[in-house]
Amino acid sequence: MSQVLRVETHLASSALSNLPLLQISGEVETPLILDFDALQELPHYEVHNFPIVCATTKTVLAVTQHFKGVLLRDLLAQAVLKTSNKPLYRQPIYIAARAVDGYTAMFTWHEIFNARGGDSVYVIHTCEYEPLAQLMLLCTSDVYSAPRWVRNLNRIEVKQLS
Ligand SMILES: Nc1nc2c(c(=O)[nH]1)N[C@H]1C(S)=C(S)[C@@H](COP(=O)(O)O)O[C@H]1N2
Ligand SMILES: [Mo]
Repeated sequence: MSQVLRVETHLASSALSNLPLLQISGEVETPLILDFDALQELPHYEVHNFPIVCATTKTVLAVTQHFKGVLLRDLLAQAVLKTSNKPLYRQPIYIAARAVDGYTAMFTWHEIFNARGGDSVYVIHTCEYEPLAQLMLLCTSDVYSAPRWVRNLNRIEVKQLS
């Protein structure tokens, strides 16, 4: 990449490390409130040199040189999605990843649990080798990665169409 910008990061001091960072709510058996330390307990993944590409201008806005995070799929598995009389794959379930400013990225159950894309939706807690005070969500298989790059992620809501 010719254009390499440092993505803004916010250092988490040790005092911040057990503040609640992420709430998982909605159609789940076990609503969760996770802090930085709780996220560390899940399997983690690292990605290098990932470009944030704008869907409007189709240009690279920034390149994250390194990030580390957990899979959204693993977080949802920990919260346990509610089932009814129908299997999950027959239910119109969607997952909203939301930021403190209300910005929202949408995923479907099938995208996360029944498609390759589920291997590439990350909740990122460490960026450029520094812990983040505010989480980010990123789907690295998106062609235009900026729209579903949710900065200051604080809630995952599981919902179902009626
Ligand atoms: N929380 C939050 N994250 C967001 C957005 C936003 O408005 N709020 N906009 C998205 C979009 S569409 C783009 S192009 C980039 C914009 O990043 P920038 O504001 O640093 O240019 O952030 C993405 N992530
Ligand atoms: Mo955008």
